[in-house]
Amino acid sequence: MKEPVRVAVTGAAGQIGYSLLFRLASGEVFGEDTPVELNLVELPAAAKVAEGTAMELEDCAFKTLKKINICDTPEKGFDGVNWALLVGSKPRGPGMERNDLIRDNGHIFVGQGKALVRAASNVNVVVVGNPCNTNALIAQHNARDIPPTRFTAMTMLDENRAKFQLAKKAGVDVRELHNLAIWGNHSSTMVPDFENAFIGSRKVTEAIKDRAWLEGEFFTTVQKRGAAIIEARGKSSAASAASACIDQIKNLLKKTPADQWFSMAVASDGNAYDVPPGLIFSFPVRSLGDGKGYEVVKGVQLSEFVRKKIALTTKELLEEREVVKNMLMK
Ligand code: NAX
Repeated sequence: MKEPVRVAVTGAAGQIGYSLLFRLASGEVFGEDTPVELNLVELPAAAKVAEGTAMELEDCAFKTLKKINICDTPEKGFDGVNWALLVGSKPRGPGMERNDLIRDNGHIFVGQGKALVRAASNVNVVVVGNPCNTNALIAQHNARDIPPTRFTAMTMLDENRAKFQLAKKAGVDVRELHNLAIWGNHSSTMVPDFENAFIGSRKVTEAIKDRAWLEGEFFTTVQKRGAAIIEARGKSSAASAASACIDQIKNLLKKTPADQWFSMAVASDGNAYDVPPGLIFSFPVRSLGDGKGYEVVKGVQLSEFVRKKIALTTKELLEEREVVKNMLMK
């Protein structure tokens, strides 16, 4: 057996946590020969629910699950971890403005960013809790000793949603879809870039000639899918979000082929696509396959249509950054 991988999941007693933890423990992600230690990080009020989840994890008798710790502070939760999956955050309450939510959740990520000093030096941080791009920005600014490149926010769910819609329209298997980049914010301004995506060896725009559908219904379906799921289920996406998080971790653990990419929100270096430096922005990226290194794919050709959409999502992220500017350490 290899050295154990230590994984912290915040919001462990929540909906996403309930789907995510079992897959992390099962050997599916880190391999059948890698023991997994899980830190279930929760608010003290939800610790009992986390205990119930821990009991169920034990009852699965996963051969790879070595240890479960219930942690009621981020300091305990992040101690020595290799992966910190920041899922927990506060849902939007009735009558609450988006900016209030951003500020309220921001404080959580200030504290968690500081607590990440306790993590292993090679920690990878994946932020799922919304607004995930800006929460990742706050955590990254408050975690002084961790390289900014270790902070990512999840847009894999948006990529998966977009791929499935395109596959359905084209009448092909979803596995044929690749190079579907999500640009920008994980919000209703995100840009699902069908123009650079492929179905097998054909461009999506060659396989699907209905440009009005691509620019209209496809775009809005992907951008508003989260809201549609809340409307139908009465609860937000959970299993699909957990599955996307698993996909992102797997993507970081294996080398991406040179002609492919996947979507992940990472700190902009300011040198590509007119995205200001520092913003946590979803780009097409390639993993180097060592579990931590990746590169933003440069030189992707963007049409006027996509450029305009990217400008809108960039503007939104700049506005969010302005709302939380007091939480960002210089
Ligand atoms: P739930 O409300 O079911 O669970 C959230 C859990 O987080 C609760 O158990 C709560 O006690 C815990 N929590 C709150 N503050 C915490 C803190 N400071 N430390 C530790 N735990 C804390 O939400 P769930 O459905 O699991 O969603 C979690 C987050 O994911 C939400 O912010 C949601 O908006 C976001 N999502 C992000 C997605 C993405 O693609 N990036 C998609 C799905 C989801 O909407």
